[in-house]
Amino acid sequence: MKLHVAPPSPRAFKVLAVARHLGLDFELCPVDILGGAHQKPEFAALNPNKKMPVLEDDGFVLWESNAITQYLASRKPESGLLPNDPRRRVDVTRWQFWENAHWDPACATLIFERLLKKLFGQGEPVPAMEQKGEDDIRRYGAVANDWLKGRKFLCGDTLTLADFSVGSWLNYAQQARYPIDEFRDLRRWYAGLMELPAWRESIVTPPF
Ligand SMILES: N[C@@H](CCC(=O)N[C@@H](CS)C(=O)NCC(=O)O)C(=O)O
Repeated sequence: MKLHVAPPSPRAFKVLAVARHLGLDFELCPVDILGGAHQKPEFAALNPNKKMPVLEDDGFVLWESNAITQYLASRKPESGLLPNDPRRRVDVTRWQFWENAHWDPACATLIFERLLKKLFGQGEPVPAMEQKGEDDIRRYGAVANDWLKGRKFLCGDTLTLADFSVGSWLNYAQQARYPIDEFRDLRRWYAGLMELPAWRESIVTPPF
């Protein structure tokens, strides 16, 4: 199994951390986004969106990070990362949809404005965009924070894919200056994720 990833990205992180947590064998194929590797025809043949991450497994090709995590989890159903019970399973799916629709764009806005623009030589942060990122992180962070009160993990007492998807973005909370100081339950939950060996192993020092 091959994982085409740019490891500093939270969307790559969740895939790598899940694969490592499950103890799956895989080949890490680095995608040099800065060098434009994702624009090349051979990469576009894997993902017409020209975006990473992409999984390749014995002729099967899959893109979209949350779908990839579900495929990985299906290899080890006993892990409980994607429960079989329909209601518990859709709870995980719900948080992965939430992450894709709300949390990813909110966090990605601040990561882009405050960290990536410099790296890509795209000028200074735009204050209105920083404000939008901060407002969205406050709005959606409050939802996750309130939800986590009295819960160990997003979907209850056990670790699931939801934690990997939502938590991956908090790896940049300090560097991108997310306004989350007041969100104690969110920070407590993330501190717990940081205890996972696969989590720590998958955090890379980004080039900024
Ligand atoms: N919804 C997709 C988003 C993938 C995505 O936006 N990947 C970014 C890197 S974090 C990318 O490859 N960007 C290159 C580009 O858009 O040109 C997922 O979760 O897999």
